[in-house]
Amino acid sequence: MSKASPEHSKFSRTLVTAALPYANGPLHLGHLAGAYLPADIYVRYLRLKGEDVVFICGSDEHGVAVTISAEKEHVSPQQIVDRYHAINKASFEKFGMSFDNYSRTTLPVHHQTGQEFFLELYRQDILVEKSEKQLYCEKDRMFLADRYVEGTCPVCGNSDARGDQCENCGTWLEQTQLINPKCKICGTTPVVRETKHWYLPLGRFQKELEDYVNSKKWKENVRGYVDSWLKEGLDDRAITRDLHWGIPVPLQGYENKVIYVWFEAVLGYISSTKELSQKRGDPSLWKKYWQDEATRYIAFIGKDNIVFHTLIFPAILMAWNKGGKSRYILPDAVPANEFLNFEGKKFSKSRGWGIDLQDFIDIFPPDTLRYALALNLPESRDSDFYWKDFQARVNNELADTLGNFVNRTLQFIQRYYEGKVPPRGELNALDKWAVSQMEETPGRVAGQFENFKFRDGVVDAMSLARAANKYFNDSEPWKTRKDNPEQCATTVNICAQLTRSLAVILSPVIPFAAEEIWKMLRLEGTAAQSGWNTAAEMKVESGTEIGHLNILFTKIEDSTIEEQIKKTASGESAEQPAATQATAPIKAQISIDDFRKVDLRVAKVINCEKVPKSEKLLRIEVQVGEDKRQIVAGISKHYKPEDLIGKSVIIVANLAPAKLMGLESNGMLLAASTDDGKLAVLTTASDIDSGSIIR
Ligand code: B3M
Ligand code: ZN
Repeated sequence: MSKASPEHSKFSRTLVTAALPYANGPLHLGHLAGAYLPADIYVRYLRLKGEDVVFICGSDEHGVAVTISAEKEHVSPQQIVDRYHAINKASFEKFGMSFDNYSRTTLPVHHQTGQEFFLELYRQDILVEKSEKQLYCEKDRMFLADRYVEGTCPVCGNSDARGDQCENCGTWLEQTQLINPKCKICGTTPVVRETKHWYLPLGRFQKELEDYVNSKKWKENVRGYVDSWLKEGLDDRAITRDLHWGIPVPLQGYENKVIYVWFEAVLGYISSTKELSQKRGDPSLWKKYWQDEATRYIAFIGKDNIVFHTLIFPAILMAWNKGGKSRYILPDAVPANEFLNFEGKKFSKSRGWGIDLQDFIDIFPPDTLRYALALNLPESRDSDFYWKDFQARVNNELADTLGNFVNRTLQFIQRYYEGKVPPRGELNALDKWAVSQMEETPGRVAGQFENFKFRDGVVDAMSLARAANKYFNDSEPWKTRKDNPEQCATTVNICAQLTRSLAVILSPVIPFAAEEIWKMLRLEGTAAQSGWNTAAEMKVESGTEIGHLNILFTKIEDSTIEEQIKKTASGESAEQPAATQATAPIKAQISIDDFRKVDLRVAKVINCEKVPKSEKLLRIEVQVGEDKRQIVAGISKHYKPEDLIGKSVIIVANLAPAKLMGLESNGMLLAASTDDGKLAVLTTASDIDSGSIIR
């Protein structure tokens, strides 16, 4: 039915990966439209075709994206990634992402894989050690790796370019190329200092990469970026960093450095597949997907990740393959999407522009979002999410077209045929037309999906629902029921066939509704297991007794959408009400004795001042019963010294002393904080003596 392309037929299985999102914040709609939804539609489609496919993803938990979030919140990077790994994994599940495995790059299996690749390239003498100039902040006393420095992109002029990449034009930068660089932590201009690093000499792979890229038929937008980078010529790139968070560089003299996050994150796909193999009790399963030429590898990503997946990752794999130990396959396609904007502007976490996935699916069913996004994927150029457009898609297409057809068909069966699908008689011209639509649509949709044209595929699939409604209307079963019962039964039977067929071909896009239809039709198994090709066949047997009827899609009221538009305009979607804020996972249980180890006391703030030259720190003098002590706390963004003086706060009195900017801190002030950076210091509800014990 669908014409499998010749390249396609030489493969016997498919490996699909979706970019590993940084576990430093919640996912938003832009992420979904860029990579995740198309990947999921594709995988669900392949599974329906009965193909051997594995779908791999996980959290990218290293890199400066994470350490910066941790510093902002005064928590450890581990706490940040634990929280957002849990949040993102859960919202992906609710959204219907059907990953076979969702891993984490902080797992031992990944650290081993990262180090193994690094050492293999080192052993082969591919890596080059160099001492080069890097930006160093004298105030924060550190090298400004990656996102720790921002400046103007020398290529496109974007003023928010980061030290390793300009997200606007996708250019992979060396930090010293940035115009007017600034330290992200303190805002000052960094100086240039020498430091030693290991480099990946990409120039050595230029020819091989060109041959590789030329052998593929990639999407035009992807090819455009790749060609321009290749034309410019590839340089050596540092693959180690002066950081503490990440995979340690497994070489002497590099104890304080880690492997560059992008060098190892792409290898996270391999580690995640290894983890899946372990879970499935077949430890070498991953090799079948990564080291067998009969596997086709498709890497779904957003446009800012193109260089890493089309050049860097292939170069790393090519380098490994030279060692003769084993051979990895390279991506066959990298169907990267452009950006999705939100109501005409770029999504921005810091400016509160956009809506997070977790908030969205708290309000609207996941299928509504999947459907609206699918029709609006930025497949060849940037696209926009508009609330009004979302509402129109849900109301006019999901509710009025698909939902209405399914509902009127099933109601008719319930009302006039005692809930049993009536038998077909001879087909008239109109019946034959409807059946031909059913026979032809799945093949057309398949062709679109296989060419990564998900928008067109979904439009085609939905056109079957339109045809079905037209067929119902033109056949007028409410009339033929009285004057031509045999014809009426035929119409209704064909409508039941169309209903099933719609459930199959739409199930990659709206999987929850598809299963709902399946249940209402009381069909065996699930829509997901039905088999793509069966969508073209009349599989519903007459006499099938249908189940309880539910409304598939409810319309979205104007007032509901107006509320969202208002929230968007006021940037409120960033400041979620407490009730909808995802709760960080609760830590492992402790005993009462564990708790009693912590000596919590009431302390009265008797003096407080800003620590000079620090953006965050306050020096606080407190009275604890007879004692006076000094505590240094990173809360000056939230409180002025005079706000705290005189307050009764809660401190951990038996915490080992620590030094912060040269000042001794004896104890810790308790404060509550939220993911979006709010903070409140704990105080007592009524006056009580300082030194009182909290128990
Ligand atoms: N974490 C960047 C991003 O979330 C990065 C992708 C890694 S894919 C190996 O856009
Ligand atoms: Zn740029």
